[in-house]
Amino acid sequence: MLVLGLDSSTQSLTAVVLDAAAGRVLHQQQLVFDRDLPHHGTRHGVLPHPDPAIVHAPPLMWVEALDLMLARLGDAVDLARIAAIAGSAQQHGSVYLNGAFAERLAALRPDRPLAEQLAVTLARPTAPVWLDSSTSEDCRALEAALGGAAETQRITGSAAFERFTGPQIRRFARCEPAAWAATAQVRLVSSFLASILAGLPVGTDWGDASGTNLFDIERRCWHPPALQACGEGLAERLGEPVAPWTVLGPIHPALAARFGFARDCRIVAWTGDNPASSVGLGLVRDGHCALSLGTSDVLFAISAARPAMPPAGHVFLSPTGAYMALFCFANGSLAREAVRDEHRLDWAGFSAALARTPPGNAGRLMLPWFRPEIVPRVAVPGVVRANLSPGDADADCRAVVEAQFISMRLRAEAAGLAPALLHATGGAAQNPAILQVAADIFQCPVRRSRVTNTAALGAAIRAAHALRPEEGWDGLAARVVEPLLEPPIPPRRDTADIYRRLARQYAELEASELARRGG
Ligand code: XUL
Repeated sequence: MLVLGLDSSTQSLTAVVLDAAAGRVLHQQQLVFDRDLPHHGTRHGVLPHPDPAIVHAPPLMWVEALDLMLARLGDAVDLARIAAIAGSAQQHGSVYLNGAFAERLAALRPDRPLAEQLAVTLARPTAPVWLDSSTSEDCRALEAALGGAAETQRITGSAAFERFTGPQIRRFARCEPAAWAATAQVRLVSSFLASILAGLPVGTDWGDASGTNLFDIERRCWHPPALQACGEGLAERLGEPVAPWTVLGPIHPALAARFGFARDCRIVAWTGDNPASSVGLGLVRDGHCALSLGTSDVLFAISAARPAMPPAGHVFLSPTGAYMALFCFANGSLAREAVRDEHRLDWAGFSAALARTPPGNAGRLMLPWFRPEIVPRVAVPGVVRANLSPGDADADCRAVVEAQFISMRLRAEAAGLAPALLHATGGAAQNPAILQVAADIFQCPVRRSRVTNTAALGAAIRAAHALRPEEGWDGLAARVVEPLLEPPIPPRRDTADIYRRLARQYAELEASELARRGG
Protein backbone atom coordinates (compact mmCIF):
# COMPACT_ATOMS: atom_id res chain seq x y z
CA MET A 1 0.00 0.00 0.00
CA LEU A 2 1.47 3.39 -1.02
CA VAL A 3 0.53 6.49 0.95
CA LEU A 4 1.41 10.15 0.51
CA GLY A 5 2.24 12.60 3.30
CA LEU A 6 2.43 16.34 2.65
CA ASP A 7 3.70 19.08 4.93
CA SER A 8 3.00 22.74 4.18
CA SER A 9 5.41 24.48 6.53
CA THR A 10 6.37 28.13 6.87
CA GLN A 11 8.97 28.09 4.10
CA SER A 12 8.28 25.01 2.00
CA LEU A 13 5.98 22.18 0.94
CA THR A 14 7.37 18.66 1.36
CA ALA A 15 6.04 15.33 0.10
CA VAL A 16 6.94 11.85 1.30
CA VAL A 17 5.71 8.73 -0.50
CA LEU A 18 5.78 5.71 1.78
CA ASP A 19 5.39 2.05 0.96
CA ALA A 20 3.60 1.32 4.21
CA ALA A 21 3.68 -2.46 3.82
CA ALA A 22 7.42 -2.55 3.22
CA GLY A 23 8.07 0.30 5.69
CA ARG A 24 10.13 2.11 3.06
CA VAL A 25 10.25 5.75 1.99
CA LEU A 26 10.07 5.61 -1.81
CA HIS A 27 10.26 9.25 -2.69
CA GLN A 28 10.72 12.68 -1.10
CA GLN A 29 10.42 16.05 -2.72
CA GLN A 30 10.40 19.67 -1.55
CA LEU A 31 9.28 23.00 -2.96
CA VAL A 32 10.69 26.15 -1.38
CA PHE A 33 8.17 28.98 -1.59
CA ASP A 34 10.66 31.89 -2.00
CA ARG A 35 12.66 30.02 -4.64
CA ASP A 36 10.01 28.07 -6.55
CA LEU A 37 7.12 30.55 -6.41
CA PRO A 38 8.98 33.89 -6.34
CA HIS A 39 6.06 35.86 -7.85
CA HIS A 40 4.31 35.77 -4.44
CA GLY A 41 7.07 38.01 -3.08
CA THR A 42 7.65 36.10 0.16
CA ARG A 43 10.82 36.11 2.20
CA HIS A 44 11.28 32.99 4.29
CA GLY A 45 7.72 32.08 3.27
CA VAL A 46 6.05 35.21 4.62
CA LEU A 47 5.24 38.64 3.23
CA PRO A 48 7.64 41.43 4.23
CA HIS A 49 5.92 44.02 6.45
CA PRO A 50 7.37 47.13 8.12
CA ASP A 51 5.78 46.14 11.45
CA PRO A 52 7.57 43.02 12.80
CA ALA A 53 4.39 42.10 14.69
CA ILE A 54 2.42 41.59 11.46
CA VAL A 55 3.29 38.40 9.63
CA HIS A 56 1.06 37.11 6.85
CA ALA A 57 1.43 34.74 3.89
CA PRO A 58 -0.61 34.38 0.69
CA PRO A 59 -2.93 31.32 0.84
CA LEU A 60 -2.89 31.11 -2.95
CA MET A 61 0.84 30.42 -2.74
CA TRP A 62 0.10 27.32 -0.67
CA VAL A 63 -2.53 26.26 -3.21
CA GLU A 64 -0.16 26.83 -6.11
CA ALA A 65 2.54 24.85 -4.28
CA LEU A 66 0.12 21.96 -3.79
CA ASP A 67 -0.79 22.02 -7.49
CA LEU A 68 2.86 22.12 -8.56
CA MET A 69 3.93 19.45 -6.07
CA LEU A 70 1.23 16.98 -7.15
CA ALA A 71 2.16 17.55 -10.79
CA ARG A 72 5.87 16.98 -10.05
CA LEU A 73 5.11 13.90 -7.96
CA GLY A 74 3.22 12.47 -10.91
CA ASP A 75 6.47 12.56 -12.89
CA ALA A 76 8.27 10.52 -10.23
CA VAL A 77 5.65 8.12 -8.85
CA ASP A 78 2.62 6.30 -10.25
CA LEU A 79 0.00 8.28 -8.34
CA ALA A 80 -2.71 5.76 -9.24
CA ARG A 81 -1.07 3.50 -6.63
CA ILE A 82 -1.52 5.99 -3.76
CA ALA A 83 -4.21 4.60 -1.44
CA ALA A 84 -4.45 7.62 0.88
CA ILE A 85 -3.14 11.14 1.42
CA ALA A 86 -2.76 12.92 4.76
CA GLY A 87 -1.01 16.15 5.52
CA SER A 88 0.17 18.68 8.02
CA ALA A 89 0.73 22.40 8.01
CA GLN A 90 2.26 25.19 10.05
CA GLN A 91 -0.03 25.58 13.04
CA HIS A 92 -2.35 28.49 13.98
CA GLY A 93 -2.47 30.31 10.59
CA SER A 94 -5.99 31.14 9.40
CA VAL A 95 -7.57 31.40 5.95
CA TYR A 96 -10.72 33.49 5.43
CA LEU A 97 -13.10 32.29 2.72
CA ASN A 98 -16.27 33.76 1.26
CA GLY A 99 -19.62 32.16 0.40
CA ALA A 100 -18.28 30.91 -2.94
CA PHE A 101 -15.76 28.53 -1.36
CA ALA A 102 -17.94 25.41 -1.05
CA GLU A 103 -19.47 25.87 -4.49
CA ARG A 104 -16.16 26.60 -6.23
CA LEU A 105 -14.55 23.59 -4.60
CA ALA A 106 -17.35 21.34 -5.79
CA ALA A 107 -17.03 22.75 -9.31
CA LEU A 108 -13.22 22.50 -9.63
CA ARG A 109 -12.11 21.61 -13.14
CA PRO A 110 -9.18 19.32 -13.85
CA ASP A 111 -7.78 21.42 -16.68
CA ARG A 112 -7.22 24.76 -14.89
CA PRO A 113 -4.68 25.72 -12.21
CA LEU A 114 -6.17 25.35 -8.71
CA ALA A 115 -5.06 28.78 -7.49
CA GLU A 116 -6.70 30.46 -10.49
CA GLN A 117 -9.99 28.69 -9.73
CA LEU A 118 -9.94 29.42 -6.00
CA ALA A 119 -8.73 33.06 -6.11
CA VAL A 120 -12.31 34.38 -6.01
CA THR A 121 -13.08 32.44 -2.81
CA LEU A 122 -10.79 34.44 -0.52
CA ALA A 123 -12.50 36.91 1.82
CA ARG A 124 -9.04 38.10 2.88
CA PRO A 125 -6.12 38.01 0.45
CA THR A 126 -3.54 37.08 3.06
CA ALA A 127 -3.46 34.72 6.03
CA PRO A 128 -1.91 35.64 9.37
CA VAL A 129 0.59 32.91 10.35
CA TRP A 130 2.15 31.71 13.60
CA LEU A 131 4.90 34.36 13.51
CA ASP A 132 2.28 37.11 13.84
CA SER A 133 2.28 38.78 17.25
CA SER A 134 -0.16 41.64 16.65
CA THR A 135 -3.07 40.44 18.80
CA SER A 136 -2.11 41.21 22.42
CA GLU A 137 -5.29 43.25 22.93
CA ASP A 138 -7.39 40.35 21.66
CA CYS A 139 -5.56 37.86 23.90
CA ARG A 140 -6.36 39.93 26.98
CA ALA A 141 -10.02 40.28 25.92
CA LEU A 142 -10.36 36.54 25.32
CA GLU A 143 -8.78 35.71 28.68
CA ALA A 144 -11.09 38.19 30.40
CA ALA A 145 -14.11 36.57 28.75
CA LEU A 146 -13.02 33.10 29.90
CA GLY A 147 -12.22 34.06 33.50
CA GLY A 148 -8.49 34.79 33.27
CA ALA A 149 -5.30 33.34 31.81
CA ALA A 150 -5.22 30.27 34.07
CA GLU A 151 -8.82 29.38 33.29
CA THR A 152 -8.18 29.88 29.55
CA GLN A 153 -5.23 27.50 29.86
CA ARG A 154 -7.32 24.97 31.80
CA ILE A 155 -10.07 24.92 29.18
CA THR A 156 -8.16 25.33 25.91
CA GLY A 157 -4.74 23.92 26.86
CA SER A 158 -3.00 27.30 26.60
CA ALA A 159 -3.30 30.82 27.94
CA ALA A 160 -4.17 33.21 25.10
CA PHE A 161 -1.22 33.55 22.73
CA GLU A 162 -0.86 36.14 19.98
CA ARG A 163 -0.39 33.59 17.20
CA PHE A 164 -3.34 31.40 18.20
CA THR A 165 -6.25 31.41 15.78
CA GLY A 166 -8.94 32.72 18.16
CA PRO A 167 -7.18 36.01 18.94
CA GLN A 168 -6.25 36.31 15.24
CA ILE A 169 -9.89 35.95 14.20
CA ARG A 170 -10.96 38.44 16.85
CA ARG A 171 -8.52 41.05 15.57
CA PHE A 172 -9.69 40.60 11.99
CA ALA A 173 -13.38 40.83 12.95
CA ARG A 174 -12.60 43.97 15.00
CA CYS A 175 -10.33 45.75 12.50
CA GLU A 176 -11.99 44.74 9.22
CA PRO A 177 -15.71 44.28 9.98
CA ALA A 178 -16.81 44.41 6.33
CA ALA A 179 -14.35 41.71 5.27
CA TRP A 180 -15.35 39.66 8.33
CA ALA A 181 -19.01 39.96 7.32
CA ALA A 182 -18.05 38.58 3.89
CA THR A 183 -16.26 35.62 5.54
CA ALA A 184 -18.36 32.46 5.33
CA GLN A 185 -15.68 30.00 6.44
CA VAL A 186 -12.48 30.15 8.46
CA ARG A 187 -10.01 27.32 8.11
CA LEU A 188 -6.59 26.64 9.52
CA VAL A 189 -3.84 26.08 6.94
CA SER A 190 -4.22 22.33 7.52
CA SER A 191 -7.99 22.16 7.07
CA PHE A 192 -7.88 24.64 4.15
CA LEU A 193 -5.56 22.38 2.15
CA ALA A 194 -7.44 19.22 3.21
CA SER A 195 -10.68 20.85 1.98
CA ILE A 196 -9.18 21.32 -1.48
CA LEU A 197 -8.12 17.68 -1.72
CA ALA A 198 -11.48 16.43 -0.44
CA GLY A 199 -13.45 18.89 -2.58
CA LEU A 200 -15.56 20.27 0.27
CA PRO A 201 -14.95 22.40 3.37
CA VAL A 202 -13.76 19.97 6.07
CA GLY A 203 -13.31 20.52 9.80
CA THR A 204 -10.05 21.21 11.63
CA ASP A 205 -8.56 18.23 13.45
CA TRP A 206 -8.17 18.14 17.24
CA GLY A 207 -4.39 18.62 17.02
CA ASP A 208 -4.64 21.91 15.16
CA ALA A 209 -7.84 22.92 17.00
CA SER A 210 -5.72 22.81 20.18
CA GLY A 211 -3.76 25.75 18.77
CA THR A 212 -6.76 28.07 18.50
CA ASN A 213 -7.65 28.99 22.12
CA LEU A 214 -11.20 28.09 21.00
CA PHE A 215 -11.18 24.35 21.63
CA ASP A 216 -12.07 22.52 24.83
CA ILE A 217 -9.29 19.95 24.89
CA GLU A 218 -11.03 17.69 27.40
CA ARG A 219 -14.45 17.63 25.71
CA ARG A 220 -12.89 17.78 22.25
CA CYS A 221 -15.30 20.34 20.85
CA TRP A 222 -15.30 24.11 20.34
CA HIS A 223 -15.81 26.06 23.56
CA PRO A 224 -18.86 28.29 22.91
CA PRO A 225 -17.82 31.20 25.22
CA ALA A 226 -14.42 31.36 23.46
CA LEU A 227 -16.12 31.39 20.04
CA GLN A 228 -18.47 34.10 21.26
CA ALA A 229 -15.55 36.23 22.47
CA CYS A 230 -13.74 36.05 19.13
CA GLY A 231 -16.40 36.55 16.48
CA GLU A 232 -20.13 36.36 15.76
CA GLY A 233 -21.27 33.14 14.14
CA LEU A 234 -17.87 31.55 14.56
CA ALA A 235 -19.22 28.01 15.13
CA GLU A 236 -20.74 27.97 11.61
CA ARG A 237 -17.69 29.59 10.10
CA LEU A 238 -15.27 27.04 11.60
CA GLY A 239 -17.29 23.87 11.05
CA GLU A 240 -17.13 20.93 13.47
CA PRO A 241 -13.68 19.75 14.60
CA VAL A 242 -12.76 16.22 13.53
CA ALA A 243 -10.72 13.42 15.14
CA PRO A 244 -7.22 13.32 13.59
CA TRP A 245 -7.76 9.82 12.19
CA THR A 246 -10.92 10.81 10.26
CA VAL A 247 -11.10 9.61 6.66
CA LEU A 248 -12.70 12.66 5.05
CA GLY A 249 -13.69 10.88 1.85
CA PRO A 250 -12.28 10.17 -1.58
CA ILE A 251 -10.09 12.67 -3.41
CA HIS A 252 -11.97 15.28 -5.46
CA PRO A 253 -12.65 13.66 -8.87
CA ALA A 254 -11.20 16.73 -10.62
CA LEU A 255 -7.92 16.31 -8.72
CA ALA A 256 -7.89 12.58 -9.41
CA ALA A 257 -8.21 13.40 -13.11
CA ARG A 258 -5.73 16.29 -13.03
CA PHE A 259 -2.91 14.31 -11.39
CA GLY A 260 -3.71 10.67 -12.10
CA PHE A 261 -4.84 9.50 -8.65
CA ALA A 262 -7.31 6.61 -8.42
CA ARG A 263 -10.88 7.78 -7.80
CA ASP A 264 -10.97 5.94 -4.47
CA CYS A 265 -7.74 7.44 -3.09
CA ARG A 266 -8.74 8.49 0.46
CA ILE A 267 -8.12 11.90 2.01
CA VAL A 268 -7.33 11.74 5.71
CA ALA A 269 -7.71 14.78 8.02
CA TRP A 270 -4.65 17.05 8.10
CA THR A 271 -3.14 18.21 11.38
CA GLY A 272 -0.49 20.64 12.63
CA ASP A 273 3.17 20.11 11.76
CA ASN A 274 4.21 19.46 15.36
CA PRO A 275 1.57 16.78 16.03
CA ALA A 276 2.40 15.16 12.67
CA SER A 277 6.10 15.28 13.45
CA SER A 278 5.53 13.47 16.74
CA VAL A 279 4.29 10.47 14.74
CA GLY A 280 7.08 10.82 12.16
CA LEU A 281 9.61 10.60 14.99
CA GLY A 282 7.93 7.58 16.52
CA LEU A 283 6.76 9.43 19.64
CA VAL A 284 3.84 7.18 20.39
CA ARG A 285 4.55 6.41 24.05
CA ASP A 286 4.25 8.31 27.29
CA GLY A 287 7.37 10.37 28.05
CA HIS A 288 8.76 10.43 24.50
CA CYS A 289 10.34 13.86 23.85
CA ALA A 290 11.53 15.73 20.77
CA LEU A 291 13.23 18.88 19.56
CA SER A 292 12.06 20.32 16.28
CA LEU A 293 14.60 22.78 14.88
CA GLY A 294 12.86 24.44 11.97
CA THR A 295 11.72 27.99 11.34
CA SER A 296 10.40 27.68 14.90
CA ASP A 297 12.25 25.72 17.55
CA VAL A 298 9.86 23.47 19.42
CA LEU A 299 10.26 21.18 22.41
CA PHE A 300 7.48 18.65 22.81
CA ALA A 301 6.69 15.57 24.84
CA ILE A 302 3.96 12.94 24.63
CA SER A 303 1.93 12.22 27.71
CA ALA A 304 -0.91 9.77 28.33
CA ALA A 305 -2.26 11.92 31.17
CA ARG A 306 -2.76 15.64 30.79
CA PRO A 307 0.53 17.35 31.68
CA ALA A 308 0.60 20.32 34.06
CA MET A 309 2.20 23.14 32.07
CA PRO A 310 3.55 26.52 33.21
CA PRO A 311 1.86 29.59 31.67
CA ALA A 312 4.37 29.71 28.77
CA GLY A 313 3.57 26.17 27.62
CA HIS A 314 0.79 24.49 25.70
CA VAL A 315 -1.11 21.24 25.77
CA PHE A 316 -2.11 19.99 22.32
CA LEU A 317 -3.65 16.69 21.22
CA SER A 318 -1.46 14.34 19.25
CA PRO A 319 -2.58 12.27 16.24
CA THR A 320 -2.73 9.18 18.46
CA GLY A 321 -5.22 10.88 20.82
CA ALA A 322 -2.56 11.37 23.56
CA TYR A 323 -1.56 14.75 24.96
CA MET A 324 1.43 16.76 23.77
CA ALA A 325 3.23 19.18 26.08
CA LEU A 326 4.81 21.85 23.90
CA PHE A 327 6.91 25.03 24.01
CA CYS A 328 7.43 27.04 20.84
CA PHE A 329 10.24 29.55 20.26
CA ALA A 330 9.99 32.00 17.38
CA ASN A 331 13.75 32.60 17.19
CA GLY A 332 14.67 29.26 15.65
CA SER A 333 16.34 28.95 12.26
CA LEU A 334 15.93 32.63 11.43
CA ALA A 335 18.09 33.53 14.45
CA ARG A 336 20.75 30.92 13.58
CA GLU A 337 20.76 32.19 10.00
CA ALA A 338 20.99 35.81 11.14
CA VAL A 339 24.21 35.02 13.05
CA ARG A 340 25.57 32.87 10.22
CA ASP A 341 24.91 35.63 7.68
CA GLU A 342 26.19 38.43 9.93
CA HIS A 343 29.56 36.69 9.97
CA ARG A 344 29.40 35.72 6.29
CA LEU A 345 29.61 32.00 7.05
CA ASP A 346 28.08 28.92 5.51
CA TRP A 347 26.86 26.02 7.67
CA ALA A 348 30.27 24.32 7.51
CA GLY A 349 31.85 27.53 8.82
CA PHE A 350 29.17 27.81 11.51
CA SER A 351 29.88 24.21 12.65
CA ALA A 352 33.63 24.87 12.64
CA ALA A 353 33.00 27.87 14.91
CA LEU A 354 31.10 25.59 17.32
CA ALA A 355 34.02 23.16 17.27
CA ARG A 356 36.56 25.92 18.02
CA THR A 357 34.69 27.28 21.05
CA PRO A 358 34.40 25.59 24.47
CA PRO A 359 31.12 24.33 25.93
CA GLY A 360 29.74 27.16 28.05
CA ASN A 361 31.42 29.72 25.77
CA ALA A 362 33.52 30.97 28.71
CA GLY A 363 30.41 32.64 30.13
CA ARG A 364 29.64 34.61 26.97
CA LEU A 365 25.85 34.77 26.63
CA MET A 366 23.23 35.96 24.16
CA LEU A 367 19.50 36.56 24.44
CA PRO A 368 18.67 35.71 20.80
CA TRP A 369 15.65 37.92 20.23
CA PHE A 370 16.20 38.72 16.56
CA ARG A 371 12.42 38.88 16.10
CA PRO A 372 9.51 39.05 18.57
CA GLU A 373 9.79 36.00 20.83
CA ILE A 374 6.99 33.75 22.08
CA VAL A 375 8.84 32.18 25.07
CA PRO A 376 9.48 34.34 26.95
CA ARG A 377 7.06 36.92 25.56
CA VAL A 378 9.17 39.63 23.90
CA ALA A 379 7.15 42.08 21.84
CA VAL A 380 9.98 44.29 20.61
CA PRO A 381 12.97 42.45 19.14
CA GLY A 382 16.47 43.22 20.37
CA VAL A 383 19.50 40.93 20.77
CA VAL A 384 21.32 41.17 24.11
CA ARG A 385 24.97 40.13 24.40
CA ALA A 386 26.74 39.64 27.75
CA ASN A 387 30.58 39.46 27.79
CA LEU A 388 30.24 38.89 24.06
CA SER A 389 31.57 41.11 21.35
CA PRO A 390 29.37 41.04 18.24
CA GLY A 391 32.56 40.98 16.16
CA ASP A 392 33.64 37.64 17.66
CA ALA A 393 32.18 35.32 15.05
CA ASP A 394 33.11 32.04 16.74
CA ALA A 395 31.69 32.99 20.14
CA ASP A 396 28.58 34.48 18.52
CA CYS A 397 27.77 31.19 16.73
CA ARG A 398 28.08 29.20 19.95
CA ALA A 399 26.15 31.84 21.91
CA VAL A 400 23.05 31.68 19.70
CA VAL A 401 22.86 27.87 19.77
CA GLU A 402 23.56 27.61 23.51
CA ALA A 403 20.97 30.31 24.21
CA GLN A 404 18.31 28.43 22.28
CA PHE A 405 18.86 25.11 24.06
CA ILE A 406 19.35 26.66 27.49
CA SER A 407 16.08 28.55 27.09
CA MET A 408 14.40 25.24 26.17
CA ARG A 409 16.02 23.45 29.10
CA LEU A 410 14.74 26.10 31.52
CA ARG A 411 11.16 25.66 30.25
CA ALA A 412 11.49 21.86 30.32
CA GLU A 413 12.55 22.06 33.96
CA ALA A 414 9.62 24.35 34.75
CA ALA A 415 7.26 21.75 33.24
CA GLY A 416 8.93 18.87 35.09
CA LEU A 417 10.16 17.34 31.82
CA ALA A 418 13.42 15.43 32.21
CA PRO A 419 14.02 13.75 28.85
CA ALA A 420 16.00 10.50 28.91
CA LEU A 421 16.35 10.70 25.13
CA LEU A 422 15.52 13.46 22.67
CA HIS A 423 14.47 12.82 19.09
CA ALA A 424 15.49 15.67 16.82
CA THR A 425 14.03 16.91 13.56
CA GLY A 426 14.04 19.98 11.32
CA GLY A 427 16.71 21.51 9.11
CA ALA A 428 19.18 22.26 11.93
CA ALA A 429 18.95 18.65 13.14
CA GLN A 430 21.00 17.76 10.05
CA ASN A 431 23.92 19.48 11.74
CA PRO A 432 25.66 17.13 14.24
CA ALA A 433 27.60 20.03 15.82
CA ILE A 434 24.29 21.69 16.79
CA LEU A 435 22.88 18.39 18.10
CA GLN A 436 25.99 17.88 20.25
CA VAL A 437 25.24 21.19 21.98
CA ALA A 438 21.66 20.00 22.58
CA ALA A 439 22.90 16.67 24.00
CA ASP A 440 25.32 18.48 26.32
CA ILE A 441 22.80 21.03 27.53
CA PHE A 442 20.02 18.48 28.15
CA GLN A 443 22.56 15.85 29.32
CA CYS A 444 20.78 13.14 27.36
CA PRO A 445 21.38 11.41 24.01
CA VAL A 446 19.90 12.98 20.87
CA ARG A 447 18.75 10.96 17.85
CA ARG A 448 17.71 12.28 14.51
CA SER A 449 15.86 10.72 11.62
CA ARG A 450 17.36 10.32 8.18
CA VAL A 451 14.13 11.87 6.88
CA THR A 452 14.57 15.61 7.37
CA ASN A 453 10.89 16.45 7.25
CA THR A 454 9.36 14.18 9.86
CA ALA A 455 6.04 16.05 9.66
CA ALA A 456 5.56 14.84 6.06
CA LEU A 457 6.68 11.36 7.09
CA GLY A 458 4.28 11.50 10.05
CA ALA A 459 1.50 12.52 7.68
CA ALA A 460 2.23 9.51 5.47
CA ILE A 461 2.19 7.24 8.52
CA ARG A 462 -1.11 8.79 9.62
CA ALA A 463 -2.57 8.04 6.17
CA ALA A 464 -1.50 4.40 6.52
CA HIS A 465 -2.90 4.19 10.04
CA ALA A 466 -6.26 5.66 9.04
CA LEU A 467 -6.69 2.97 6.38
CA ARG A 468 -5.38 0.09 8.50
CA PRO A 469 -5.68 1.00 12.17
CA GLU A 470 -5.28 -2.63 13.24
CA GLU A 471 -1.47 -2.49 13.02
CA GLY A 472 -1.40 0.13 15.77
CA TRP A 473 0.96 3.07 16.30
CA ASP A 474 3.63 0.97 18.01
CA GLY A 475 3.84 -1.38 15.05
CA LEU A 476 4.14 1.47 12.54
CA ALA A 477 6.73 3.26 14.66
CA ALA A 478 8.84 0.11 14.94
CA ARG A 479 8.57 -0.82 11.28
CA VAL A 480 8.73 2.59 9.57
CA VAL A 481 10.37 5.07 11.94
CA GLU A 482 12.92 3.09 13.93
CA PRO A 483 15.02 1.97 10.91
CA LEU A 484 15.26 5.63 9.83
CA LEU A 485 16.76 6.81 13.13
CA GLU A 486 20.50 7.43 13.23
CA PRO A 487 22.65 6.31 16.18
CA PRO A 488 22.26 8.55 19.24
CA ILE A 489 24.70 11.41 19.87
CA PRO A 490 25.70 10.97 23.52
CA PRO A 491 26.09 13.90 25.92
CA ARG A 492 29.57 14.75 27.21
CA ARG A 493 29.17 14.22 30.93
CA ASP A 494 31.97 16.69 31.78
CA THR A 495 29.80 19.52 30.44
CA ALA A 496 27.01 18.96 32.99
CA ASP A 497 28.32 21.43 35.61
CA ILE A 498 29.25 24.01 33.01
CA TYR A 499 25.71 24.06 31.67
CA ARG A 500 24.08 23.98 35.10
CA ARG A 501 25.98 27.21 35.85
CA LEU A 502 25.31 28.73 32.44
CA ALA A 503 21.58 27.97 32.73
CA ARG A 504 21.50 29.88 36.02
CA GLN A 505 23.36 32.83 34.49
CA TYR A 506 21.06 32.78 31.48
CA ALA A 507 17.94 32.77 33.67
CA GLU A 508 19.32 35.77 35.60
CA LEU A 509 20.22 37.67 32.44
CA GLU A 510 16.81 36.97 30.93
CA ALA A 511 14.99 38.02 34.11
CA SER A 512 16.93 41.27 34.42
CA GLU A 513 16.44 42.13 30.74
CA LEU A 514 12.70 41.43 30.95
CA ALA A 515 12.48 43.54 34.13
CA ARG A 516 14.40 46.36 32.41
CA ARG A 517 12.03 46.26 29.45
CA GLY A 518 8.98 46.05 31.68
CA GLY A 519 10.11 49.05 33.72
C1 XUL B 1 3.69 25.81 17.26
C2 XUL B 1 4.06 26.86 16.30
C3 XUL B 1 5.05 26.56 15.23
C4 XUL B 1 4.40 26.35 13.88
C5 XUL B 1 5.51 26.32 12.84
O1 XUL B 1 2.84 26.24 18.25
O2 XUL B 1 3.57 27.95 16.34
O3 XUL B 1 5.87 25.48 15.57
O4 XUL B 1 3.62 25.19 13.89
O5 XUL B 1 5.27 25.61 11.74
